Amino acid sequence: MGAIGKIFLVSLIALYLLHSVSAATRHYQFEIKMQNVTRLCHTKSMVTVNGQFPGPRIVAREGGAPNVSDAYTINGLPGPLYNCSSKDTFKLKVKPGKTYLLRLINAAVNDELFFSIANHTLQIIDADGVYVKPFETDTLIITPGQTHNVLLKTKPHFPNATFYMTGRPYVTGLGTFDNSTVAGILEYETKAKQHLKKLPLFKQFLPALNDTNFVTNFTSKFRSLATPQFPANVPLKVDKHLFFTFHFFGQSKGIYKPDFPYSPLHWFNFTGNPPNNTLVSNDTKLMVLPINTSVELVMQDTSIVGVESHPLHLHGFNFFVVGQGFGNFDPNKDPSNFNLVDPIERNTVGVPSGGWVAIRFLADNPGVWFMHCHLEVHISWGLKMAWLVQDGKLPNQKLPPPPKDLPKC
Ligand SMILES: *[C@@H]1O[C@H](CO)[C@@H](O)[C@H](O)[C@H]1NC(C)=O
Ligand SMILES: *[C@@H]1O[C@H](CO)[C@@H](O)[C@H](O)[C@H]1NC(C)=O
Ligand SMILES: *[C@@H]1O[C@H](CO)[C@@H](O)[C@H](O)[C@H]1NC(C)=O
Ligand SMILES: *[C@@H]1O[C@H](CO)[C@@H](O)[C@H](O)[C@H]1NC(C)=O
Ligand SMILES: *[C@@H]1O[C@H](CO)[C@@H](O)[C@H](O)[C@H]1NC(C)=O
Ligand SMILES: *[C@@H]1O[C@H](CO)[C@@H](O)[C@H](O)[C@H]1NC(C)=O
Ligand SMILES: *[C@@H]1O[C@H](CO)[C@@H](O)[C@H](O)[C@H]1NC(C)=O
Ligand SMILES: *[C@@H]1O[C@H](CO)[C@@H](O)[C@H](O)[C@H]1NC(C)=O
Ligand SMILES: *[C@@H]1O[C@H](CO)[C@@H](O)[C@H](O)[C@H]1NC(C)=O
Ligand SMILES: *[C@@H]1O[C@H](CO)[C@@H](O)[C@H](O)[C@H]1NC(C)=O
Ligand SMILES: *[C@@H]1O[C@H](CO)[C@@H](O)[C@H](O)[C@H]1NC(C)=O
Ligand SMILES: *[C@@H]1O[C@H](CO)[C@@H](O)[C@H](O)[C@H]1NC(C)=O
Ligand SMILES: [Cu+2]
Repeated sequence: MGAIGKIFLVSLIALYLLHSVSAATRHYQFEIKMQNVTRLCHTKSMVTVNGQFPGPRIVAREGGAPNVSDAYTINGLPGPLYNCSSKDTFKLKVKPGKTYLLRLINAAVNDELFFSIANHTLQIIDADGVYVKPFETDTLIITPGQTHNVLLKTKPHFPNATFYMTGRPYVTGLGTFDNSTVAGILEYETKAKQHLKKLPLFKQFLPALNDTNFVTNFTSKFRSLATPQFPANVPLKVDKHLFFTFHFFGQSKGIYKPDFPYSPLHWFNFTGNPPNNTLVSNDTKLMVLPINTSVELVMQDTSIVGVESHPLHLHGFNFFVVGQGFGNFDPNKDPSNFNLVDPIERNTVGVPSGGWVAIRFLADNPGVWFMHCHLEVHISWGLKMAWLVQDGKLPNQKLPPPPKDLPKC
């Protein structure tokens, strides 16, 4: 293994090079202050950590309603495809004949992103911190909240060229979005006195901004390792079958009630023409589960406000993605195709645009757990709910009591 790189893909995408990994406790001191930072031809006063933007391993972000971004960045740097930004280009310097581990994180809050390195294939070995059966790809897609560990094998000899690393969004919704491309540069180190700037720079064409076929093909390649050492403990018996549709509710206020609907109150052709009155309501219901309930949840995208891909994130648990498809989920036919042998285990999954995804998990972690779309703006539109997993009998199945001074609503 040559080295480990961390790539943060952020909207205004983010790579930190770590030269060693260890499990030791680390202590950091962060000095947070406003500082003038120049990006994309403008100087702005921004929150910096230890004088850096982005800071050392944490990203500070200010609140406010999201606008369409001006740029995507790789580790805070927009790169040469944006105005005034050539000097703000992330460069990954590598040696020939080595294998690098890149840790990719999509920290862009509102964009699923394609990413590739020209003339190089990436071997995907992990998703959301869980090993997968390794596979190779030229281009990957990563949704907000997902992480991928990938291996980059460099060319055996100095290639006498440099290579673009590029990222841009995958978009299925109807709204306006930032359709720009961020680029960094992969540079090979050489002893010869080369002028790297004069070398040819190769570029790879990323999939079309709406290339759902690519996304489907790519996501269908993920499989758990499912070995004795790294087993796929898919719940085989299901205690609760749930069916949620995905559309937007308003914001909720008030006290939670333990009666979140098991399935939609109003059925219609979810991916056909939406009804005139979609009968959505605001509510504060929780889905209550006794501890250790095994849950199968089918999430169905709907055509209300247009079909759209939603990266769904569950707190508190990993889940197995046992099936997915387009159109309406068919409870009679689709379950027979579920993969219960080596499905991918992760915590954020894209609900396909105009389709459905089926997950299974064992609710063995007591507490109240948030589940939401990882497109930040969709959270504010209501794509969120919570599970309440009850305490069990064993000591390690109980939550500690709340602190005495916890405010009550
Ligand atoms: C940032 O720039 C503004 C305008 O040029 C200036 O007034 C201010 O003092 C600068 N702030 C810092 C911390 O340098
Ligand atoms: C969003 O855009 C509007 C109009 O361009 C601007 O007035 C507002 O300040 C922007 N908000 C943020 C948080 O950048
Ligand atoms: C970039 O610069 C060009 C040429 O000056 C200008 O036409 C274009 O509007 C600029 N783009 C942005 C996003 O500022
Ligand atoms: C990069 O790929 C292009 C086309 O895919 C090819 O023409 C070119 O020779 C490659 N360059 C290097 C240095 O591998
Ligand atoms: C590398 O490429 C440069 C520019 O294309 C060329 O001038 C140089 O001779 C090449 N060097 C080798 C070793 O091929
Ligand atoms: C991005 O959007 C602009 C304005 O909507 C359009 O002119 C441009 O062609 C688009 N670029 C791409 C790569 O789709
Ligand atoms: C993708 O976008 C292109 C150009 O905007 C359009 O022609 C095409 O029909 C779209 N494809 C899908 C599957 O929506
Ligand atoms: C899926 O990807 C593989 C290579 O990664 C490619 O050979 C195949 O044509 C793709 N299939 C579709 C339907 O795009
Ligand atoms: C939900 O609540 C929001 C804010 O209170 C309100 O604007 C919206 O109209 C409500 N939606 C429905 C369907 O009741
Ligand atoms: C649902 O709508 C889709 C798209 O309009 C259509 O193809 C399909 O036949 C409809 N399904 C049913 C059961 O009506
Ligand atoms: C929905 O509204 C349209 C236009 O107002 C009307 O023509 C149609 O009959 C309505 N559909 C239903 C199911 O009410
Ligand atoms: C939880 O459920 C699993 C599978 O159904 C079972 O093997 C295990 O014994 C249960 N654990 C407890 C603490 O109930
Ligand atoms: Cu969403």
